[in-house]
Amino acid sequence: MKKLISILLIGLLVASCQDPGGTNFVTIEPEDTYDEIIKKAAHVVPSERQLNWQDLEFTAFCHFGVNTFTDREWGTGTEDPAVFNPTEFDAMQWVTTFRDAGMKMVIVTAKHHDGFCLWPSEYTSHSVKSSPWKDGNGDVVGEVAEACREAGMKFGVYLSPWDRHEQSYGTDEYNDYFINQLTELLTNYGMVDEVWFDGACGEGPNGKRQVYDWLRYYRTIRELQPQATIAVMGPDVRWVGTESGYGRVMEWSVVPYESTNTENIAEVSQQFETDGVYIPMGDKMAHDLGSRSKILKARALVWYPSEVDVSIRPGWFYHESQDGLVKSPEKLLDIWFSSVGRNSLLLLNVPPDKRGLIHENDVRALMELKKVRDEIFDKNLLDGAGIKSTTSAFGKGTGGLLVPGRDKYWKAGRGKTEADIEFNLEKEETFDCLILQENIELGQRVEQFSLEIWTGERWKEITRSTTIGYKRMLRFSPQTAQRLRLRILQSRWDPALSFVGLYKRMPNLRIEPGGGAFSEQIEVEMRTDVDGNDIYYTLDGSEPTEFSLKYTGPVTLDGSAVIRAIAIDNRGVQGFIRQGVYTKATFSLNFKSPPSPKYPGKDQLTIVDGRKGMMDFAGGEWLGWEGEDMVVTIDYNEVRDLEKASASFLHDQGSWIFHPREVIFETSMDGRNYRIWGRLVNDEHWDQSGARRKEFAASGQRQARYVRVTAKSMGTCPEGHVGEGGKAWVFCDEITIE
Ligand code: FUL
Repeated sequence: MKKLISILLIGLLVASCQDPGGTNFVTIEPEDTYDEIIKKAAHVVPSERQLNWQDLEFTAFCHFGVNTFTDREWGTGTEDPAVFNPTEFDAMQWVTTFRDAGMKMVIVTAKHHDGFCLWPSEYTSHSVKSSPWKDGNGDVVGEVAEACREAGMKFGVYLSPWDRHEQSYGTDEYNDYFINQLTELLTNYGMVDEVWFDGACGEGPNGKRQVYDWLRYYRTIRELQPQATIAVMGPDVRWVGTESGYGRVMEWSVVPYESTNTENIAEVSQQFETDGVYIPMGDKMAHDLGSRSKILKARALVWYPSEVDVSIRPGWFYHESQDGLVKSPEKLLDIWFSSVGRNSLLLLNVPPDKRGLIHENDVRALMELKKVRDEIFDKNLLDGAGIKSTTSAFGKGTGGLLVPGRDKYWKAGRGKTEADIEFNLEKEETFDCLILQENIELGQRVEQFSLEIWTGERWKEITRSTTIGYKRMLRFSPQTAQRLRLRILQSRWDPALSFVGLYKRMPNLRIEPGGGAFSEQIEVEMRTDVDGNDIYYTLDGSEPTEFSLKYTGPVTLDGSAVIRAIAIDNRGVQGFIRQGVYTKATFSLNFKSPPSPKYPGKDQLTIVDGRKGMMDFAGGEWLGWEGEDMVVTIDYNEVRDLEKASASFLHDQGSWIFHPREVIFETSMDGRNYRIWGRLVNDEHWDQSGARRKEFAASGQRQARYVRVTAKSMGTCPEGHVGEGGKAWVFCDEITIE
């Protein structure tokens, strides 16, 4: 009860930090009818600062500090400032890279959990002024702010409330210290457009936890920089609930006010250090935050839009060992579609390196992402189309639909919550991507819509979804048609669309089989998504171009090869490179039972391909067995001298994945009689939070033709686990035999 009262209180206080006038906040009265609540929800609108923030779409996060030099993710607070010494620091290089990549704001970690300040704060010596960098006269925050101003970029600061260095942490005095630092940042560096407060929090240097005076922090920001949005422990911007880069398919910006509660946000935020981004599972990404069933139960509603934060590398800070793990342009594009394209803003972290520069690999990935986005969105295929709608409000006809921006928009007639908008293209076109935008200045209203094409005989639905909001992008397999119909099937109030776009993405290509071991010969086929695309490939692992071998039919391999291939469409746009590794096997693999079809890896050889998976178990590097043991036998077809075997397993109990109870390595000369090589019992309790990998290994000289690896599953989720009694998973990404 005490907790409930405090949640309500904090909720109301946070609400008082929403804009006056209450346009982005509305209370639900006990006497409100169903229809009145829906109407109220449809009229909650973003504040001006939220609107300006949402228009940025794509912004940059820079984690930089002592961790950059100590190779850590979370500093301890005891770091010697002497470690901070970037040799070629160039804020302009950061900012122009981000600007050229299409990003609109840069948020820099002025202070991370280790307490080290990237500006020469008056209130502590634990800052750049005690470092050798520029003889203690440097100011990272100042240089980034200045570079942003020069490059026409917005500027934001991340200031970690959790401070593992500051001695006053855990006392009231710390709130003063924090306000002083905030005040410095908000008065000495010109315009600040976003203040980013983290939910992560632990103990301070004296073992105490801090009671944060959030309202005082918010009021200071509102007073000093009223245009700045406060994210994500704050009233303006909501953390989407995952650091994977993937937002919700159904994303409402109007949610019950309880969502702004800082205790709840802290509860689901990162609580322990990991070597990669934190990916909370389960209901932190509950798919529905704001549908009718949710808002009907609310006491008040707020405009509280979602921000997706993700790092371009596994970690938030720079680590040299991750130079080869920068997300590919293809992955970044997928993230972009799944964040900006799902009514969220994308805050992509690109950590500067020890030199104080954005690393070449990150720059390359960002520029490639920009290039493919430009290619895809170069031409709206609806331009020039005849458009008619079943309903339009006076002066808000379909003419505004193809004009980007909210000045001109289409709106359904008064009281109409359904509408059909038909597009008649000048000629038949092939497309596979739809962009829709609601005019959110009026609110977020659409609850269900679909897209249909005219086949010549009937309307055929090709995609359907729920929310639109600021921006929604839908991808589907290529369709060819001249007439299309957008159907708004359900809305909370008269729907208003500010933009509709139709596009063809880059050509896609599939290689089949996608790789693997073979004994004599293998036939490889390549298929592209649209007839008429050209395919070019190489067989030696080199980069394919339009001058490489042209694909005309199945390719037969009789030796090991690496096929790399591209498709080029009739616009001359080139798709991402596809690759298949084919190995004339000198060994064969046998699985007692195959992995679950849900997690088969890329193929069975994934388990011996020398590549470890990331903590994302659905990434294709992990093979999963549901409720049963993993038993894999490797047959070398000849007797070999062996020294060591190891296998690595995932533990992610929130997703019902547990380390095996035990792992047994055995060898055999004949495939019938096995000798134990190593038997490793897992002694960790299952109740470990977060995703973690564990390696089990056996060693000692052996001569054998066969190696058998058995991972004993927990079978079912243990007592006390949320899934108690349900099937437990075993996930393995790699077996290595030396
Ligand atoms: C988390 C922090 O603990 C990480 O280090 C990082 O700053 C991320 C954006 O938020 O909660």
